[in-house]
Amino acid sequence: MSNRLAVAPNDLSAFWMPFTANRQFKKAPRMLVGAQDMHYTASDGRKILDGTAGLWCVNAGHCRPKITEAIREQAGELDYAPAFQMGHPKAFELANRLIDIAPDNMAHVLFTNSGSESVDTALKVAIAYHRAKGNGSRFRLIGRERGYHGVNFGGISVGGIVANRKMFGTLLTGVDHMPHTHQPGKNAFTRGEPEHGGDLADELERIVTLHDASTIAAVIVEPVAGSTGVLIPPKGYLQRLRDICTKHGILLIFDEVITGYGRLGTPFGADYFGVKPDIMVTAKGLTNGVIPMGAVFVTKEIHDTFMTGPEHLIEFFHGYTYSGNPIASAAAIATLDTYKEEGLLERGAELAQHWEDALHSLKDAPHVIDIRNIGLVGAIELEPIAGEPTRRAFSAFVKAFEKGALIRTTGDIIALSPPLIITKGQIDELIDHVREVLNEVD
Ligand code: PXG
Ligand code: PLP
Repeated sequence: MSNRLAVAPNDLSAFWMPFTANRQFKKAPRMLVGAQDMHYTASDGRKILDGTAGLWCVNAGHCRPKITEAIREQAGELDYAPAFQMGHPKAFELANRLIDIAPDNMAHVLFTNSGSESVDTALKVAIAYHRAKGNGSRFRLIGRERGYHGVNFGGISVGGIVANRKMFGTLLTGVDHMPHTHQPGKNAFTRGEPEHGGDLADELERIVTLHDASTIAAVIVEPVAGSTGVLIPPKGYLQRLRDICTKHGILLIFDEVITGYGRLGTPFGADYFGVKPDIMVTAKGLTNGVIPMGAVFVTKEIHDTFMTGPEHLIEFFHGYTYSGNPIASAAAIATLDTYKEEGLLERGAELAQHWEDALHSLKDAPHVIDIRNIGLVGAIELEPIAGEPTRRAFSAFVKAFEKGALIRTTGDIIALSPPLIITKGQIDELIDHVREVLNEVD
């Protein structure tokens, strides 16, 4: 590492940081300057245990040699190729590799540069699919309260987080929302899938009755809602959504930006729950978070619906300058190689019991009102300080960083999602950090 990297920049004002309390951060910055495997290095030289896989994306751990080398090589060989009306081999190889590990009804892949773009791509595919079939009246999109589907206009329209929506005008029209499934009163301290709330899927039936199925294009949900605090689907809920969508000819979109690529101990959330969507949205772990890239999976039926008309015409008017970018494709292929060689897409299943026991050992720690877990995801919900929501969890985040652990907070919930290479010893270490922090915060 060069010396220069270890020096804190002396003017932080130009960069308007994403989803950050900018003024507070810039008074007391938390800078990362290096990373290897399970650890970051902070600008003061301290090693920080990564309890969140960056932002739920560095599933194979940091600076993995195979991925780094693939990027280096690709950058020297073919840096960029036009994405429209031109191709390069690695994007096609990657698409095939993805179909190999996806649920068996997924047959084609569209590439994007992020989860947000993947979401908007999926919503557009869904509406255009119905229109291509002669069902142009199916334009409505159904999301869910507390859903997070990125920050683009489609994603915030179907999303269900008020702060992400209220500042931005009318959003998309023709959108409705199902209720969220979080029922802490009934399901507190559940290990894995909660017992209560499966019947909330029937709210979709009510929405269909209100609007009529002939106006609805798609339903989009996260198999496990990550960003709003790890909301795990109640038993039977996702299957019931699948059944209702099938009955009414509505496409079911799983937003697997967090649940994809091994987070639950299976390649995708669809595999974990045994429920097959029509469209699957992914990003993050696709390239181990190292290069921005997303992938949207669709069924053969959806793809083939577009493949009609004269062959010289573009079938779907959508795509990005960087769709299937060579360096991103190379990084993704090397990431899939790493996952395969190290069994990482299944490793979460081996660790899940230890993870669950470690998390639930915090039950009696101060302020804890709920603990939830599934695969290698966990949430510790704290009692908010009266009149000051989010303050307690944020203090815990800052304190944890000072003590050498990166955790993530949303509202008053601590969310944990370590790289899938974590050892049992490191799980214990991470939970010990959290316990210590909870003992100290107000
Ligand atoms: N869908 C889901 C389900 C996500 O979790 C996105 C879409 C958007 O992806 P991009 O790549 O556009 O950010 C996400 C992203 C957090 C956190 O701490 C979660 C996300 C991103 C950043 C932070 O919970 N999820
Ligand atoms: N804005 C302008 C003026 C453009 O020319 C383009 C792409 O050509 C875009 C936005 C979209 O950029 P991207 O393809 O990287 O999403």
